[in-house]
Amino acid sequence: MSRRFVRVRETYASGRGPWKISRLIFSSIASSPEKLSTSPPRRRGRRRQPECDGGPLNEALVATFPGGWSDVREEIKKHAESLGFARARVTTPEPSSRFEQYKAWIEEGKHGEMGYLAREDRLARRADLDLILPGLQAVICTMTLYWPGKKGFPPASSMHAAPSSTTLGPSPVRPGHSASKKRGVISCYSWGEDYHNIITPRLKALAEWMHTRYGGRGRWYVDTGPLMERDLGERAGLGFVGKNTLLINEHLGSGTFLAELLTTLPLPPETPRKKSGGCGKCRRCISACPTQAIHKDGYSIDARRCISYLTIENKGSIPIELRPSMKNLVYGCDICQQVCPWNRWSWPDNQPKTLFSPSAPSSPSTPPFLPPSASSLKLSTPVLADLLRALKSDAGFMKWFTGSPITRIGRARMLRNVAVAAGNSGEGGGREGEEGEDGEELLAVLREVWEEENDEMVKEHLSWAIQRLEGEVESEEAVREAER
Ligand code: B12
Ligand code: SF4
Ligand code: SF4
Repeated sequence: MSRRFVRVRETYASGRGPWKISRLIFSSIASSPEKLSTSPPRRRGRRRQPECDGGPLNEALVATFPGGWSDVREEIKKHAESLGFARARVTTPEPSSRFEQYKAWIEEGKHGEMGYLAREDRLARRADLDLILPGLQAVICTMTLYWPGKKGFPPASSMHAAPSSTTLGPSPVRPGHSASKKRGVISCYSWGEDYHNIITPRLKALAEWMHTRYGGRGRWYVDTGPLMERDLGERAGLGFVGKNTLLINEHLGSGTFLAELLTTLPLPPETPRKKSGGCGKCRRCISACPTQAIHKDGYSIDARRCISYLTIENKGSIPIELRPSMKNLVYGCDICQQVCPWNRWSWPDNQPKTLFSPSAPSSPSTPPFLPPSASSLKLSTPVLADLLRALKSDAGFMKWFTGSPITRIGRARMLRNVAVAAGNSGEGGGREGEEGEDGEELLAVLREVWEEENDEMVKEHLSWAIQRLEGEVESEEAVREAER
């Protein structure tokens, strides 16, 4: 097998007219499918997506199947499931029919600081997937379930972020339950191991297996690619895009990660759903969103208002007017999924392919609803005072979150988020007998952390929290005083 770099010329049609670039790609020439090259070495300063090259198509093998490439597609889907994907379906390489909506969204600035979404070269790739993988014939869209199901959420007493009156789904807080002021809430997709570390090897294994067998080339993406993943998934028949903008599978709900394998194998596309309207008249996600990030008619998000953006993507200060609505959500947000009726039926009790349980993050066969342990609560509903103390140092941050996708945002952003939750902890009804104590303890820790913190942006959030709690503690003291 010989390997070489090849210079390719690409022409992009962008708003400013066509322009050309040339770049080096690593190409592997394999004399037989067995001699396969994958994942060429990364070049410094430039992130390359994995590529897999199995050489010429193995038409002789395909001819042995009565249904030809359709049978091959079914075999590939089965193999994908055996690797742990909950679903895999195939669509055409055409761009999303909603590309114009995407561009309008960018022009309105709704992507906030996520500049990569607006980059011209990435827009060009979104509009023409052939630029990502020349000769592309099909896209294999996969779904991996992470939703822990009703029994997978920590006890209601440890959470107070979810709305109660609108809750239908596997909400951690049900009407009538008290809630803790002491804890923060982390989105359930991050309770386990970083999903990139789990899904990427699976996609790579799928690509290697199928390109070794049938030849052709492949390239895969887990979240990071310039693809309109939900639209491709919808077209492949994985589900429908709901008003909360997420791709909802009729059996699995929306608590799934999407990931794609682009291939030059001529796999026939599957029949897409004829209509997307699975929401009917429901508007629960729109009403439940604490920051009104979802458009009043649904199907579009203003990322700048979304708590997921504010706590994860946003590198700077969190707008003061939005902080109180964030309650105790310290990383991501599940609310528009918790209230969705489609997630009510998506208990993964019979889904051995679920990956993400707080107690056993990466075992595909572990039931997802293990009783939460002390260590799992640290990753799902951490005690704010303990986390604040840990976040005084990078070492403390890494110790708490090693292996979790949360390490991607770094200590400062996480401390900023936890400060906001601490500032909000005076609200929302605490557990009986704990009023006042929580606030006083948190106040002391916040002051201690403020003293030692050097990052001005983080200090401002700590000050905000201190001021808010000072008011709260003072008013609680006044009430107690009045009662004496
Ligand atoms: C940027 C981004 C974000 C941003 C913006 C979210 C958004 N909705 O766009 C922020 C940071 C806020 C975010 C948050 C989350 N994200 Co995100 N995110 C992305 C990313 C990287 C790009 C999304 C994008 O292109 N947005 C562009 C704008 C234009 O999209 P939009 O406003 O939703 O509009 C689209 C649709 O609604 C549709 N549409 C428009 N009009 C109409 C009309 C009708 C009738 C219909 C049917 C559809 C429709 O077309 C538009 C263009 O696609 C994708 C991965 C990817 N490459 O696709 C993951 C992705 C969408 N995120 C994902 C997840 C899990 C989340 C969170 C749940 C994480 C969390 N728990 O905190 C939240 C959910 C928030 C929400 N309700 O969307 C998953 C969703 C999986 C799924 N089953 O759908 C994805 C696919 C990542 C992945 N690989 O798994 N995310
Ligand atoms: S993730 Fe939370 S903040 Fe974002 S749209 Fe959904 S409910 Fe609103
Ligand atoms: S909560 Fe209702 S409106 Fe929102 S996505 Fe689910 S079904 Fe659709």
